[in-house]
Amino acid sequence: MKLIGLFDSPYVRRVAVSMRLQGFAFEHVALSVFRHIDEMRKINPLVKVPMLVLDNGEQLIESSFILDYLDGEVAPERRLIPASGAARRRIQQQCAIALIAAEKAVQAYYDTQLRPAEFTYQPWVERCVGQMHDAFALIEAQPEPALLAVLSGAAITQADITGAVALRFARYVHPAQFPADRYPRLEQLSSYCEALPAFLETPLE
Ligand SMILES: N[C@@H](CCC(=O)N[C@@H](CS)C(=O)NCC(=O)O)C(=O)O
Repeated sequence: MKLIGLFDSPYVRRVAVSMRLQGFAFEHVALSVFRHIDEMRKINPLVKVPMLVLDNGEQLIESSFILDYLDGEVAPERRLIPASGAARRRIQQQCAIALIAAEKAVQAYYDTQLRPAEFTYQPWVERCVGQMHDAFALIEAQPEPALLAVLSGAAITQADITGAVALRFARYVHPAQFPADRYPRLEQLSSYCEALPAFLETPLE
């Protein structure tokens, strides 16, 4: 399989980390949606990452659907989101919150770093930053069984991976927004996850 996109995308990174954790071998095609647009367009016409190209040539886009495909390929105990029931809904919703945090961090980044300064609309940027923090605060406020269970030996879930990846990315693009004491429980999750081989082998930078 080939995974297309850079690890500075939280969506690409969460797929790559998950693939490593689940033992999938893949070739990483390190193309940027900005710096390598012509090359990217040839293999990925929508120029959205991640894209996973299966060995039969099938092209999968949208990180949640890619991860769902991968979960369907492993033994039930190696799934990162349970196959059904309340546990599935709970992990999916935790992922959705972390994905909103990541999405809002991306939007604020695009608006402040990719546009010429005179085209930045500050109220929109502030709205995105506020929504990013609302999402991280919701994760931070989750009760113990939903957050940090992995630190006590529970199996890692997609909510852990996506939450940790989202925080790492958001801090990278908006460092001033993340003093160390802002989300102490998420920081604990992040430190734990970022020290795992699957994360270390998938560096953001
Ligand atoms: N919902 C998508 C989001 C993917 C996404 O927006 N990726 C960004 C990189 S972080 C991208 O492709 N940006 C280029 C663009 O939007 O044109 C997913 O989860 O895969």
